[in-house]
Amino acid sequence: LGLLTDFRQALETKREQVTLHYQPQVSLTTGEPIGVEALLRWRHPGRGPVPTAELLQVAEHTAVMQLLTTRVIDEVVQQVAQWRADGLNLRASLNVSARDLHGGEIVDQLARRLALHGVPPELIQVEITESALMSDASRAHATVERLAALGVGVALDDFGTGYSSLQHLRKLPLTEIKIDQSFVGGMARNSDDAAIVRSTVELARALGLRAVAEGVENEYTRQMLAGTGCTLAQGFLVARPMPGDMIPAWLARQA
Ligand code: G
Ligand code: G
Ligand code: MN
Ligand code: NA
Repeated sequence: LGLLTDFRQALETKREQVTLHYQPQVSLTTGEPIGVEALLRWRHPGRGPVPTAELLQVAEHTAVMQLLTTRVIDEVVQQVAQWRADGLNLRASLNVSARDLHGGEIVDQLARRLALHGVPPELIQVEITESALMSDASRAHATVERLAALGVGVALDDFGTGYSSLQHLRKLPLTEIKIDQSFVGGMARNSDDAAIVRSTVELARALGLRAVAEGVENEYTRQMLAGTGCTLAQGFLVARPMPGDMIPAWLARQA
């Protein structure tokens, strides 16, 4: 509970403790960037960096989750506007939780921020997980429909690890599938994982969705991935998450 109190205080009065890092997603065939994923980072004054997964676990069932997501939305849209001002049209993805999908306030928050900064909705994508869709499926689905109507992208994150993945593909207006890193990382050792990645890529193609492999850590995995027809990837092999103001220089080095 101390952690949650400290985090709320960080959001409200010690803003510099909470930052976003951005991890590039690229085409493995052309090297071109297709976007970045925003990932929350909190440096606790006493404990140092707090693992985001740990923070989310305690925040998810509280009102602090909404504060966190509001902050992420504000910062991501502002960052995309800043990149645009610097001549860089880059799509950014942000993660939301079950609570955000249930409440649905994120749609109006995004709409207001996009309008304020003059950012086209296509430059934002919201990442949702199958488990986040589970808690109250009809409310969560309604939020996803409204996000799509706003014109932002919607990615299904951690694909294949949740419940009833294929139902979501049928019912939701998605733009992207993110193939979970457990399958991607497993390809080197396990031919079943490679088969799952290959099938997911084919499925995405048939449905007109982007498929992005997550957690590409080494050259061997990159080559295995090429064999499955998956061309889009994110992972430590490409780049670690980095502060937003480092992204333009990173991109310039790739060109
Ligand atoms: O970046 P890292 O490995 O610490 O992320 C751990 C987990 O936290 C991942 O599942 C990621 O999706 C999630 N995560 C990272 N940033 C955010 C965020 O801003 N909001 C939400 N809801 N989840 C996030
Ligand atoms: O659940 P989600 O896919 O949003 O989680 C993204 C998380 O994965 C982030 O915490 C990010 O730091 C982490 N990540 C990104 N690339 C790699 C990678 O190549 N290997 C591993 N192990 N984690 C990664
Ligand atoms: Mn994600
Ligand atoms: Na994921």
